[in-house]
Amino acid sequence: HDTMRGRLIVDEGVIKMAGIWDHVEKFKNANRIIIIACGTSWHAGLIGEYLIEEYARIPVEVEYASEFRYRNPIITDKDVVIAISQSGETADTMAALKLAKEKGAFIYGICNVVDSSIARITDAGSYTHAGPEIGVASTKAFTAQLTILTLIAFKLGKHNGNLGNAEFMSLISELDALPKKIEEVLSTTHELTQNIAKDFVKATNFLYLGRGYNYPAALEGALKLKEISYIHAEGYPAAEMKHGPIALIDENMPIVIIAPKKGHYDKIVSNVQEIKARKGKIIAVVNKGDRQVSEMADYVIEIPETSECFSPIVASVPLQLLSYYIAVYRGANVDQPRNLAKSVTV
Ligand code: F1P
Repeated sequence: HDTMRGRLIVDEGVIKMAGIWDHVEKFKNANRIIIIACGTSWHAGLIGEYLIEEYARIPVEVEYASEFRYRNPIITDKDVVIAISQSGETADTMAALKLAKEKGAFIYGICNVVDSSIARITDAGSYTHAGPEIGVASTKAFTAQLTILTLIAFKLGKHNGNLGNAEFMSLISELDALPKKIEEVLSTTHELTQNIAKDFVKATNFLYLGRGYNYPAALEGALKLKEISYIHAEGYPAAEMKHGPIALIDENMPIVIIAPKKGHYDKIVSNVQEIKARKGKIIAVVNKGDRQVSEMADYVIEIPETSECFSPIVASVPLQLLSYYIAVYRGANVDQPRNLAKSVTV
């Protein structure tokens, strides 16, 4: 029953993937790619849009499956649909896919669970093989989904000539170096996030801000906190701050700002200045050796430098840890958050 053929394999630190290779023409000739998902997987999809549009120049739309299935979307046999799901059983995603399939779209799946319902309805796809997600909240599946979307974007870009061979090779070798960087982040930010968490056990609100690729990473940071600690949190593009959320900032508002060097850094510096002027509590995720943002921040979390497109993969790790420790200190059950199910099957 299992129609997905590809898999993400990390073999001695080197990332390999099959799956997209056999269907590259389908993607190349597509009118557009529609990414369908829910929750964390939807955030991965948003980063997928940034990646595919930047590196392959193919138009992408990202839709919540829970909306797509109930509206009357335009979808044809010239569209390629990428469905992302950790569990492979999410009812909304499944219903949206059935709709797309009826209209003749080609369905590519990115799933963690082998032979799941979503895997079976796909025409092709890649398994994330991120291991069992024991907790309800998706964590390692998210970074694995991002890795597959990155590979898809690079492969399509190389194939349709938007990404030259030299740049492709250099990006792939940087991708291969990511597992080591993740290990480094895990070991250097554990204690730090634990200490930061202690100061925010009683927080009632959090804002997460990022630009470019790190805007969806900010959304995901906020969702993780909501899901497991029950603190109200909102993610926003940092550039949107002045259009509303800035009104919320005072000395009681913790703001997590993702500010790597290669992601619109100067603009982020001015966002941080605006937050500082309003006395917001700044938790900054920056690259090692950062000065400008770090000097203004109340808490600094350092991550290794990467090309901008890889930064959400690395930045997500300390954000997940921060949510985890805040939830633990609040006495919440991080594996079984109230009201949430591992697979939302209704
Ligand atoms: C989607 C999702 C998860 C979330 C929770 C509820 O699941 O929204 O992102 O953490 O588990 O379901 P999936 O389709 O990726 O399995």
